[in-house]
Amino acid sequence: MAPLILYHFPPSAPSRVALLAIRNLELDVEVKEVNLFQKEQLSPEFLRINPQHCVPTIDDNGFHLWESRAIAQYLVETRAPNSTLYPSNPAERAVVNQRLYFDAGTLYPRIRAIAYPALFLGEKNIADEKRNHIHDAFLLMENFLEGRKWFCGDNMTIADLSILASVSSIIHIGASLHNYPNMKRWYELCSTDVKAFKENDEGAKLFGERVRTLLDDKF
Ligand SMILES: N[C@@H](CCC(=O)N[C@@H](CS)C(=O)NCC(=O)O)C(=O)O
Repeated sequence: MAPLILYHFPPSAPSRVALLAIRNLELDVEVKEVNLFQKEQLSPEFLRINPQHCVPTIDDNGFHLWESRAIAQYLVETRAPNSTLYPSNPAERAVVNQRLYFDAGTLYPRIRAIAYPALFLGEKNIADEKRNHIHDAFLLMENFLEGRKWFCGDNMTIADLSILASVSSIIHIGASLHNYPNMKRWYELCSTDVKAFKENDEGAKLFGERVRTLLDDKF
């Protein structure tokens, strides 16, 4: 059987969600870099695989899938259906899904609202409102983590991996967890317990540094 292929760009937070899922499931993978800064996602070969031209995308023996969190869910379901990374109990799984949707629909778009205009539209400043939106999300996350080791309880799940990819990105833009003790504790736990924490961090650093050099403002 052909090996799993991940089309990946390290600075991209969604792409790192898929990478973290692969690494924490300890799967064999061939990583093919798609350099978004060089617009490689628009090549005819990649468009044939993913007409939405985004990373991450996987090729699982001819089956093509994109959307980072859908990829993480699919990989657990196909490779390790009993893994606590995505519990099968409906209520427990629903909480993981809630956190995944929180990341997809609230946290990550607020990071993108800062990064995209800097990277692609020549924006030099961060509006206070955008900074406040990040802090509002952090406050919600403090609450999610209250009395919990990980975002969904005692076990690391794909929700932690998804949120880690986002949080590391905004940290490298300049946000601090200083006023968020639960998140600070969780991030330290990730640094010891999440496989490929460093690999994710290196990508987040590339992303954050690029955004920071384009901004006159500090976070
Ligand atoms: N919701 C998607 C977002 C994917 C996405 O927007 N990827 C960006 C990089 S962060 C991309 O590939 N952009 C290139 C393009 O759309 O042409 C996911 O979670 O996978």
